[in-house]
Amino acid sequence: MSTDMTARTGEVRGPAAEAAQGSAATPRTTGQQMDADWIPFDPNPSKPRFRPPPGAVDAHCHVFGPGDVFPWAPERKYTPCDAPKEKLYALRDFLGFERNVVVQATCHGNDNRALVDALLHSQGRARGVASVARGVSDAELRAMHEAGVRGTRFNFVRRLVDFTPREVLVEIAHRIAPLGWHVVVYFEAKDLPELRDFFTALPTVVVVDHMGRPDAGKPVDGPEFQRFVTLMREHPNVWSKVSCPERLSVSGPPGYDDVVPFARHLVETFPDRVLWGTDWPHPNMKSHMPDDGKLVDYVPRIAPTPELQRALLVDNPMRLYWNDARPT
Ligand code: 0GY
Repeated sequence: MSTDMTARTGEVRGPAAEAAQGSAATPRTTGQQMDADWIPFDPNPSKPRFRPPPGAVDAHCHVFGPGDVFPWAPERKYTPCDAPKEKLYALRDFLGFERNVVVQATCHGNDNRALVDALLHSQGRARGVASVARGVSDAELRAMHEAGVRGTRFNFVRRLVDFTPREVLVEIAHRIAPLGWHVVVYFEAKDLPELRDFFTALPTVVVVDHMGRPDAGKPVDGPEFQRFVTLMREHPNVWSKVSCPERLSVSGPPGYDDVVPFARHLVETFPDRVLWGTDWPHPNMKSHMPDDGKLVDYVPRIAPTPELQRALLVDNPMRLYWNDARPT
């Protein structure tokens, strides 16, 4: 295996690639041993052909640990490899992005220390989405806001989290709304009918992860995906991440062709309410580990014009996550 992030394209190895690799090419875990079937992120992604526009934001990615510094949550459903901030920020540079939105991963539960540490070491180039518990204090919320947190995530995917009563989530939503934060929701498409009323009653912007996880084997104009499109059409506070073709695709890599029409439909229908992210380090991928460079090359297929690309990668995430930032 190559030890160089740029080796596939034969380019000169740069400082970012070295930082990304550290001293070991293969991702490892320093806390409790990662799950036996865990597939680590690709340490050697290809250089994308597509160049993101200046100021592009990777608006969905995570940090894991390192586990011996930021321990995994006891209630977690998986134990990953370490995926620390240094590797994330080196990947950002390598792929041609300027900023990240780091989303709290369920393996850290409501302990947001790894996330906050990543934000504090980003020179203002990362903002975050935390996971907060009912007992969170105003001081803790303010400290997270200072660090760059701008949202909280409610997860309804049963393989990832235990059930949290709706009234607890509503209470949390009303605590974070005055800070100008939004709610990120993650759920499976089949659960939308049951969750819809809860989502539409939330007092904030609601960002849906991965297009509400449509079944890519079903048609874009079929009832299941159109239910999600209708939700967005009827509720201008609902946004969608058009990310994670690698999770949704039945046809598979490298093109994830079957997911393209779903994402492109949302990008073209709601150009000012879509976000995109790599989902690095790609937790719980069982079929394969995506090449992050190829994922970036997917962007112009779902956002075919420079205007759509700029909205998706720059204007929308800047409006949602850096709306307090002064122009540079
Ligand atoms: C994702 C998807 C997954 C995991 C998590 O927080 C998480 O553990 O989000 C998944 O397993 O589908 O967005 O990273």
